[in-house]
Amino acid sequence: MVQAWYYADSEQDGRELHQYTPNRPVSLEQLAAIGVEVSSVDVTQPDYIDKIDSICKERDYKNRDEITISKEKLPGYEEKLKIFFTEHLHEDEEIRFIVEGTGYFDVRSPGDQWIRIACGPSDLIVLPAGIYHRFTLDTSNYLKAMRLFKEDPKWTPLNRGPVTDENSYRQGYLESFVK
Ligand code: KMT
Ligand code: NI
Repeated sequence: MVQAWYYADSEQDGRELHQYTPNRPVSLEQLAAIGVEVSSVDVTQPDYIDKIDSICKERDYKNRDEITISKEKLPGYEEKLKIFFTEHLHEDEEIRFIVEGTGYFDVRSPGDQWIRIACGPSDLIVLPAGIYHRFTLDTSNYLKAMRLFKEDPKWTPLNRGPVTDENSYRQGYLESFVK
């Protein structure tokens, strides 16, 4: 299961832990309260794909792809990592299932602090439409994930700025989760 904590800003590379001393953990309940759902599908079980299939069916997800994020396997590795680690939102929910390796999803708290979510094999994470987030590998520099999409892959990242602050999906997110 994932671990999460408030991200301590520093000059260090984003792949480092970025924990406060002492660490300031964030619970799964706190994540759920901001609309981030984390669950687990055991990737070591032969039927794990059936479980992913049924989640897709329940939530009406029609498409998926698989991405291996490593220097060797991902064309345009450095450039893509920069895009992933730029704060953005999507107008669709984002579901990611980690098959191999590890990495961090950072999501913005209601108070606009980063919360770092450390993911590894079997973790399934759902980010609601309109939440500001970013992704990075950790120092192991390897992650293989399944990306699930409702329709055609519509993963256009909308980078944070005055325009996204006014985006109707952003406004909808704030109305539903931030009291
Ligand atoms: C995103 O939206 O930043 C991503 O999908 C990151 C790559 S999937 C681990
Ligand atoms: Ni994203």
